[in-house]
Amino acid sequence: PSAPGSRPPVSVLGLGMMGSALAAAFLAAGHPVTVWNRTRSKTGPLVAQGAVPAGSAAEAVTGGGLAVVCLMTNDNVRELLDSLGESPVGRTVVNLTNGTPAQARELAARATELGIRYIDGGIMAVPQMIGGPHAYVLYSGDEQAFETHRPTLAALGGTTFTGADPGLASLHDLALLTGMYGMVVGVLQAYALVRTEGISATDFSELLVPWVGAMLSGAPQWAAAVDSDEHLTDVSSLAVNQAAVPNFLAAFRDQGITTEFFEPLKAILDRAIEEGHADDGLSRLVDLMRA
Ligand code: FVH
Repeated sequence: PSAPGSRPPVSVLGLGMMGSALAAAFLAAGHPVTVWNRTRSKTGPLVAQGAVPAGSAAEAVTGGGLAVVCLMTNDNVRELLDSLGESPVGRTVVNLTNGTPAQARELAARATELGIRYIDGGIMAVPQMIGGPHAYVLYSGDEQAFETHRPTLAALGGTTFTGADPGLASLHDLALLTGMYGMVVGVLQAYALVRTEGISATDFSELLVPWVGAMLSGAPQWAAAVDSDEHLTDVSSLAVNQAAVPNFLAAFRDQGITTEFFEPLKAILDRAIEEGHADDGLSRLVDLMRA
């Protein structure tokens, strides 16, 4: 860490689990840190580490250099921006609250009305990872402001700029988390299934982890099929998958576990076959996912 005062000041607004980790990482990197939280008592541990509490959100945004916001929802962020009054003109706000691309674009437009330079972000880490080697944050929006503050933001982890459109960080964030949730649901369903016969999830994970890893290594080939719109396969056709998936549903019912995560897989396979894609591989399903 650098000596306090040698790094640019940062304000952190929102001291939940994530915001507290962000503020602690800025402090550890030697930045003077101002903190604000709706429930003021949560500033205590950070003040004990050297942060300065702001009297209001407006004071935090105007007084502490770069302002990093991490609240529960973007509705909360909108309320916060609307509460700032005239004071924030010329400040830069980095919003790391989880949200949608449309919300990020609306917040960017509102920030511009207020004279604020707006950067949206998506945190690819849990609080315990912030500032560590595996954490990174996706950013989009005002590129000039991002480049100015990039060295400061590096205290949190890697800095990946996804484009000047403020919605792009959120789009990438949600897409990455979509892949994660799909994997988590499959893994948990597998554990639920083996446990119906008294097999421990821990033992089964020794088989599951290399299997899922080997399957995931095919993702670049699926991507090439999606991008080229060439889905014919000599690996595993949709017809083969359509025939197999009812076995999963039947086994889940027989073993007394839920079918609710896999019913939609059967439905989309049935639709793909009805629409004439029996010989294509699973990559074809991307077409059918468009609303
Ligand atoms: N925790 C995680 O692992 C994930 C990792 C990826 C990014 N997410 C997103 O980060 C946002 C904050 O999540 P969090 O884990 O810090 O959440 P909490 O610990 O519950 O803290 C919530 C903070 O939001 C403040 N807040 C809530 N409502 C309002 C409001 N109306 N006005 C102002 N602030 C509000 C809350 O304040 P308080 O309840 O202490 O007064 C906390 O500071 C979130 O988008 C995740 O999806 C985290």
